[in-house]
Amino acid sequence: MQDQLNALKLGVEQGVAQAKTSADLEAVEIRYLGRKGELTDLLKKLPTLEPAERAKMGASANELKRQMEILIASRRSQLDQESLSKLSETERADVTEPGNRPLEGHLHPMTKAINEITEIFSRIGFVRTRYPEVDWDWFAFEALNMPKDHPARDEWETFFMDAPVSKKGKMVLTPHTSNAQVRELERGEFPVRMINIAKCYRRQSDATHVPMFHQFEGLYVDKGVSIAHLRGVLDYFAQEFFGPDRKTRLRPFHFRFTEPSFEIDISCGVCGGTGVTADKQKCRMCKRGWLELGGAGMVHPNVLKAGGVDPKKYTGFAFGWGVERTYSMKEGLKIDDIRVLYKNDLRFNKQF
Ligand code: FA5
Repeated sequence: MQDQLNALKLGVEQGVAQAKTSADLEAVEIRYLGRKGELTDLLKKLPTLEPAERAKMGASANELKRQMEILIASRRSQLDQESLSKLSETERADVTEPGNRPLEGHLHPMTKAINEITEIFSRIGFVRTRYPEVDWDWFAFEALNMPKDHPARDEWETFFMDAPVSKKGKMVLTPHTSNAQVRELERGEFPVRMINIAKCYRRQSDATHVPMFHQFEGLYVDKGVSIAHLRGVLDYFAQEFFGPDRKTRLRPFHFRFTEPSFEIDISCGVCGGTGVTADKQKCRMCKRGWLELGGAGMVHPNVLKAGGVDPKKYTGFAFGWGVERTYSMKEGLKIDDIRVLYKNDLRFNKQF
């Protein structure tokens, strides 16, 4: 057996010396030390030897295995070094070559709009609040002076949750941000200067409606608040957000939760307030040059009462505008179908 071990030693030494690549070296390793390798085979025969011979041969076979491993490892690192130094001769890095720009993302235009709206109102002391976007019927309708089965509720085209009914009624996906009004009043801290920006849901989809959209709801309640304050705040916002050239108007309207109530319109940015586009088509975005952005009015005494506020002491105004529609009226933007905001089309989103 000693002769066989000597022959194996010679074979490995020659094989390692002749190996030119790491693949050659691996072949040598497998041939001698692999699971079915020649040394492994020899080791399997040890149990058949006499005990004294077995101990002697076992020791020299293990010693040979150790030497083979060292030999192969040192040749491997030598080959690795060689191939690395060859690489630096054949390949060069051109440090002047322009790099590949990593793909850069940015905030969605609606997130940017929400941040801008928050910032504009914060400058006049309105604090951004967050209230549930899945809320009780009580906060979404009933506390807002809209009793059950009132026809006005049909306009909100609400999604109802398949959830147990409580004392506060059914659960709904908030169809407007006005659910925040009574929740905010219940806090009992005056003056109330809230700007609530949240998602709203309605069964609607066309050029000016999406089933999931955002509204921003302003609420200002204190002693002696009047319509003059409401007008001042709305004009301030319109000028900050759209610029001094855009016009706003108040149109008498009816909401159950404000009295008097108005709709706020702004002159259309797509057709320049004319109702007709440059190619003499009827503007798809607006009605005769004006676009409705939202509603507003003086908070109804019943709403103040529902929030635990004495309407003889306090008065207030509220307004609720759609973020998508407000944003699509920005100077220079000609978005004639707001559904494009939620198509996840990068060709559109990248422009912002
Ligand atoms: C309301 O939702 C009232 N809560 C607003 C209000 C608040 C009035 C406080 C008085 C006091 P209205 O249903 O008109 O009102 O919706 C307000 C605005 O939300 C609309 O003018 C529009 O800008 C936006 N909006 C409504 N539905 C959609 C929709 N499906 N997609 C996109 N924007 C919408």
